This record gives sequence, C-alpha cells and structure tokens, in this order.
Amino acid sequence: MPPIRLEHHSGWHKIVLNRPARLNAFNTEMHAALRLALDAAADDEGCRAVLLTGEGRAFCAGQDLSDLGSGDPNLGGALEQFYNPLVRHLRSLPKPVVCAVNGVAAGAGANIALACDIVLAARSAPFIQAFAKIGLIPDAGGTWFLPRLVGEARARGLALLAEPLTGEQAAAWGLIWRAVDDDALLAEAEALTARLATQPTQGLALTKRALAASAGHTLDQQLDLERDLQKQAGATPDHKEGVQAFLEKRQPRFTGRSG
Ligand code: LHQ
Repeated sequence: MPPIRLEHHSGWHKIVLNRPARLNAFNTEMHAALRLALDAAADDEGCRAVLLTGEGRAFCAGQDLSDLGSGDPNLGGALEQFYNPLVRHLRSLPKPVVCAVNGVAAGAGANIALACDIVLAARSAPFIQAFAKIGLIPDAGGTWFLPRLVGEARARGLALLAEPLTGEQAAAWGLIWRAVDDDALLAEAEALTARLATQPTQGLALTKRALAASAGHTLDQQLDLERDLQKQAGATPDHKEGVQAFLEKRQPRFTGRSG
C-alpha cells in the first residue's frame, strides 16, 4: 500500500496519509512520499490549493515508534532530516494548505496539522501532544505554534500533561480554525479547498509570507514588508480583476497567475 494517496481535483490536490494500520504514523517512506507530493503541488501551476488528511480512523499518530531503531539514534538528526523540512515546506508552499484532521492527531502528527494554513477537525478528533509520555519535547514546531495559538498557560498544560483535546475544544481554544461534525468533515474540507483554489493565489501566497515573517518582526519591519509585498500583489492580474469585478458588481474570475 503506498504511504501517501494522491487525488488531483480541478485546481487542487488532495494528499492522504495512508498507513491506517499504524494510524498514519510517519516512517521514512511516508516522509519521502509526502515531500514529493508537496513538491508536485508547489510546481503544478494548475494546483492552487492543497488538502491534507488521513486515511481511516486517524489523522496521524506522529513518528512510527516501531521505526525509530532503523533511523539515526540522534533524534535531532531525524528532525533535521524529515520533520523540520516538512514544516518549512508546508509553511512556505506558495498556495494555501487545508488540513482535515479526521481522527486522532498525536505527537508530530498534531503539530504537522498546526503547520497547515487552515485546520478543520472532526469534533471528536483528539489532539494529543503525546511527547511527554515518552520523555520527549513537542517537536515539528509544537513549542512555537502552541503558545502563539493558545497562549502560554494552555500551551504549557498541553505540552506537559499530554492530555487529549477534542477538535471541538481545539476550535474553542483557537488552536484550529473550525470543528465540524465528524461525518461532514471531508465534504466541508474539500469544499473549502476547492473554494480557495478559485481565489487570487498570488495574493494568498504573499499573505502567507507576510504572516510567516511577522513573528520575528517589529511593527516597523512588518510595515516595510507589507509595503513591499503589497507592491507585488498590486501588480497581479487578480488584483485588477478583483477591483474590476467589484466595480462591475459581478463575481471575480481569478486565474491565480502572476502575470
Ligand atoms: C503506532 C503509533 C505510532 C507506531 C499508533 N507508532 N505504531 C519524531 C522522531 C524523531 C524525533 C522525536 O520526535 C518525533 C515526533 C513524534 O511524533 S514522537 C511521538 C510519537 N507518537 C506517539 O507517541 C503516539 C503513540 N500512539 C498513541 O499514543 C496511541 O496509539 C493513540 C493515542 C495515537 C491512539 O490510541 P488508540 O486509538 O487506542 O489506538 P492504538 O494505540 O490501539 O493504535 C492502533 C495501532 O496503531 C496499534 O497497532 P496494533 O498492531 O496494536 O493494532 C498501535 O501500535 C499503532 N500505532 N501510534 N506512533
């Protein structure tokens, strides 16, 4: 069974983590396949949004703990080689990435979800910072995402106690965008991704860049960056089309093209 299943839809790609017997835990093959799938989504001009989800009853249980022995005993090396590039890839992909957390998201699986741009979760899906249970620290960006998303107090509770938080609670805490009834999740996530695929893709990519930079910037630096990126956004055909459509009181027809 291939570790990743790919579906190409009109304007968007769906990437499905596909090791359901292991709750879609990551091994090296799944990392390699996911990297290729994200590369393909980035390179394909016809792909203007990505949906990431999991096969079966889980989203992802993090690192495959039965596969640790075959890798570098230095766990920092595994992060450097596999997880850190994956988080960077998701954050820098110049198109929106929607994550549909269809079931348990544990360890790095939870934080890979948080690295995506818009996270929808099944109401019942548990998010678990499982690391403390095996003597590790939250990785795959967890120690960066958690305090920013839910504040210090909740970040510390989640990280130190490793207790599950349902999708419903995750949405109420601001950890994710929305919780959805379990059986409605996939249809809603697909509709959202398809909608994003019709939006001004270049502008969305520039928005991702601006948001990514803001964490390390002063307001002055960020204002300068917004000036520079808005110059680029303002030169796209989709900006022109958006204004034109507004003035003509009609729906815009965005192409996502840069020129
Ligand atoms: C699994 C796993 C799994 C293997 C379920 N591995 N088989 C990366 C590497 C480098 C540096 C260090 O950091 C990291 C990042 C990490 O992600 S570390 C954290 C790794 N993940 C975990 O610690 C979570 C481990 N899993 C669990 O706690 C539970 O399985 C959860 C809470 C996710 C789900 O519990 P249940 O719904 O009760 O399912 P289960 O435990 O019965 O699992 C079903 C099967 O999946 C079972 O196999 P079996 O053959 O007995 O049916 C599990 O062994 C397997 N599985 N997670 N990470």
